[in-house]
Amino acid sequence: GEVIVEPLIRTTISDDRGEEPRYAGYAASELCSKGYGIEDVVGLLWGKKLPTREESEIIKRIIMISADHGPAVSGAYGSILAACAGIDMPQAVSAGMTMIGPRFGGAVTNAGKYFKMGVKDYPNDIPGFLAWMKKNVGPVPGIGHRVKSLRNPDQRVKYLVSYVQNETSLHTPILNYALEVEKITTAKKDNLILNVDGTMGCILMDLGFPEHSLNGFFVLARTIGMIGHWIDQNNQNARLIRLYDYLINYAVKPERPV
Ligand code: Q5B
Repeated sequence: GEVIVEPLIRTTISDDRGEEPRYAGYAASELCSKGYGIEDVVGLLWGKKLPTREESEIIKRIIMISADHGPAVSGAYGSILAACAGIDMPQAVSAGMTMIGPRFGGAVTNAGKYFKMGVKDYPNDIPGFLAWMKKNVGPVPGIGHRVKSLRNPDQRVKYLVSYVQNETSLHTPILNYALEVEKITTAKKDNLILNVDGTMGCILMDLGFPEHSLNGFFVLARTIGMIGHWIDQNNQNARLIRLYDYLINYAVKPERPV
């Protein structure tokens, strides 16, 4: 008789059984020939919908603006350290990727999630939202920066907010809410600004991307930068990094006999 086999996996985003891969139904070559870009492929494979031109322009800018932030940040530094230790590109990039988490770069998803919750549960009560966050979550994801502040604003954030608000018709209730939160947090401490993770998270949530896709935008964009740092170090034949003693506080016991 017939044997019925349970499928091992279920997919809803792409199909390569025809002549070429289709992303949420659209042939890859047709997307290319009709002038669509990588941001449209992201829309199809992560959100299963073809973004409008206006939405694509926002996605493109988010990726461009978060592609790199110099060698000092955790991710780039991790990749550079690995490159200097002679590690191959994929592993060196994944060393940098490992740094993406709640404090660095990986606050996009939770920023989108919790600011959306604020809009729903604490619409006119930002102190109530902040009290809930303090009790249940800790530092508000998407708020705070190590070096950027009201006095030293993050131009990436300024640009994205201004672009979305002034040059597009996107309805941005979540971004608007986060900007209200920022007014309260910066009144307490001037580096508690809406940061790049938070801005991305809010805009992507306002664009309708699935909540758990949001960190993917930082991962995707920063991969470009981390690969760049690996290539750069290799082009320079950079030497193995070893920290100098003066960079370490040896808070250890003095030498003593056993
Ligand atoms: N406090 C980002 O901290 C940082 C607070 C807060 C309430 C908050 C911190 C934080 C949430 C996670 C987040 C993304 C760790 C950052 C990014 C990409 C990047 C990176 C780059 C790039 C910085 C000092 C005092 C304490 C805290 C209070 C701090 N944050 N309160 N909500 N969110 N944010 N991450 O300056 O009373 O003194 O005990 O965790 O969104 O990663 O460019 O570097 O493109 O690569 O080291 O931009 O804000 O300060 O943690 O020592 O806190 O402020 O409770 O209060 P700091 P901390 P107190 S963007």
